[in-house]
Amino acid sequence: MKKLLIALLLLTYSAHADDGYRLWLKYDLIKDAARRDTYARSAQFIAVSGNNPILTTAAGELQAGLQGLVGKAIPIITNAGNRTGGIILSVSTAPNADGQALNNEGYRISNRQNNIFIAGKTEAGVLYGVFALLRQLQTQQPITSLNLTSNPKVQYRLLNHWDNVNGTIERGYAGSSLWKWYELPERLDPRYRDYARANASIGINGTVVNNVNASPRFMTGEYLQKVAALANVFRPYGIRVYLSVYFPAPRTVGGLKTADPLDPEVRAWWANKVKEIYSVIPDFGGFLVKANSEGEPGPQDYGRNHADGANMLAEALAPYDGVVMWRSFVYKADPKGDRFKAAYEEFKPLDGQFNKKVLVQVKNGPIDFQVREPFHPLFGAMPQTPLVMEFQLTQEYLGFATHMVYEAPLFKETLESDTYANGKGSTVAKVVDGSLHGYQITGMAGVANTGSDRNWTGHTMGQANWYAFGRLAWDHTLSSEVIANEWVQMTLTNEPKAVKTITDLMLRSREVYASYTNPLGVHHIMGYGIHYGPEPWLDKAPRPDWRHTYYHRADSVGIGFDRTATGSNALSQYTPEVQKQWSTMETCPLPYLLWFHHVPWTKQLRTGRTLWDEFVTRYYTGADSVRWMQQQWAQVKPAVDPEIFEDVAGRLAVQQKEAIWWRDACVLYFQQFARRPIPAPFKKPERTLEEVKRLVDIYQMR
Ligand code: BDP
Repeated sequence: MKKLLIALLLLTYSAHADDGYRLWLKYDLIKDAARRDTYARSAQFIAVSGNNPILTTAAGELQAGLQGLVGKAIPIITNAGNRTGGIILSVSTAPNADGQALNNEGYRISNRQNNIFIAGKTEAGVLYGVFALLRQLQTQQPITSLNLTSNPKVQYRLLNHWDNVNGTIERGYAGSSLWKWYELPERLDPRYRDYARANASIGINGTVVNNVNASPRFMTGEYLQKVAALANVFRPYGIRVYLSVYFPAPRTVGGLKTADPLDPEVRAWWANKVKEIYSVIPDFGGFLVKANSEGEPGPQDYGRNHADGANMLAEALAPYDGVVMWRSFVYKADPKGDRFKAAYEEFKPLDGQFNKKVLVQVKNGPIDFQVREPFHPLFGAMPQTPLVMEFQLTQEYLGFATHMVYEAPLFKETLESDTYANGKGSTVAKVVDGSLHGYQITGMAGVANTGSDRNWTGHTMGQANWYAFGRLAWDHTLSSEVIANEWVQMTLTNEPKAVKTITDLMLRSREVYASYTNPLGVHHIMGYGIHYGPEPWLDKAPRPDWRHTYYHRADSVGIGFDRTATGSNALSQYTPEVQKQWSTMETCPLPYLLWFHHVPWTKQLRTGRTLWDEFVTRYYTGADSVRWMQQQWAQVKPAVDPEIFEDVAGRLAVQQKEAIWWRDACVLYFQQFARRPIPAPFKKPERTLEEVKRLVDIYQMR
């Protein structure tokens, strides 16, 4: 009878189409009965004492997860007594048996006296431990000889939502905002809780709910009530809310004459506002600020600098446990300047002048989330200012929710770059986790790729980028492969061959995308405004640094932006060791070549081809590789849910078509400058440049 029931359950699960809503928290019944029984023997009860909301969440999550995975209802009890064969959750400050200390949110999972112990120094640590144990089961690892201690390497692990009051999302490609402001605070969409669960399961502990191009409304009492309602849902999952700030709010909301950060009335206004915020959100996390950037107002409008603005907010937060994350993404419209250099020039002189509650949030690269960027020169250059790493999960420059790009390799490439700030081994990761300069506070932020689409991220594979960000913010030493492997097993399939095929596909996807869009470090040549598809020919825009010819600088001699001493000398913002790697065409790694050099079309590269031939070869092989991706995906059909399989296959087909669009556009456009043939064995595009150009207009509905 029991067997029949299980078989029925299995059938229901496998026949049920998967819409992707459950993300990596699927908890479907483990198919192998023997494995299921082994797990069940170690999980006969869950013991937890007290009624702390986070511990209650932890126990509930564990119970629900186990119920799905092993198909049994597991009781939650308050005291294990002498019982064995269960899982005991506890907050404990005792050091680990192997001497490894836990930090505030760390956890330890161990087996003792036939029980599994999940301990954390705080309740949140226990919750993270619970998700780690569930991950063991989901990825079919043994759980009888566990000795796992894990501490997050970074303290503030945040998603940044670029969500607007009207429900749109800036650069969002998965539907509209998750937050239904018009229903809040009265109605709480059940999805808010599911959002919190997903984040907690990967260690994310904070969320900035509104766009950095912030609406002043978020500083009104009405909106604070709405935000407070969200905070109440997130709190039991260890997640704090943060708000993006509209800098002149004291004027627009407060009715003051100025928003000058040194004005006493303005300072008093902020102090009161912060007090009001904490009265409704007692664990409010703090502020994120985009100021004097892309038209957003800021302290410079009053003759003050970024530190003046940030410090004012930090002082308002002084009585509370909140911080300021002040963004370094600033650049002025200077036709003679190099946008690359702007943030460093603005912020480097301010090192040491920020209040201790301020973190400066820096994008991974100096321009703007391009397919590939050298690491931002501020990393390593601000020893007295904690720097938050800002990655972009939403695929603004990576093909929206249509192209498959697994971003962990991109994140890792930046994190593992060596700044040489304190000699060899001074990686960006060590800057960010505070170990290099001894930062007291540390953070990592990911611009969210979530939206109201049923599967959260539009492209199912985009879920992996959310997942990878959380895992890396927790532990940047994890490899892209390990993370992909986990995600595939938890989300798509446990069938070993399929796991391997999909993992390989993911690991190669970013290089493939780079090849057919931005090979050899050419950058910022995408569709104007929308940032989709190719538009390298764009030479008219309100600002010089919004024109694409500004970035690629193609002419009859060559292509690329000379940022060495003979050009803009942006390279001088890096340490001498880094400069040395990148300063000559001979030593510069090919993926960064056109970031730093204007290279002659005829230049012989170490691949044995001329620059032109190499450039074209990459476009062609990149586009061909999308066919390979399609073939790989086709192979996993039997192992993946049919609905998800079809969805991804469909998106790959679009990607394939668009890879050829990118290839044809770029090859034909740059050929006008290079005046060289398409090298064999590649065939020249079937359409003309004029024909390809028209596609962008159609796409953008111009
Ligand atoms: C750019 C986006 C723009 C954002 C800006 C930012 O195109 O929509 O507002 O970054 O990060 O990538 O502030």
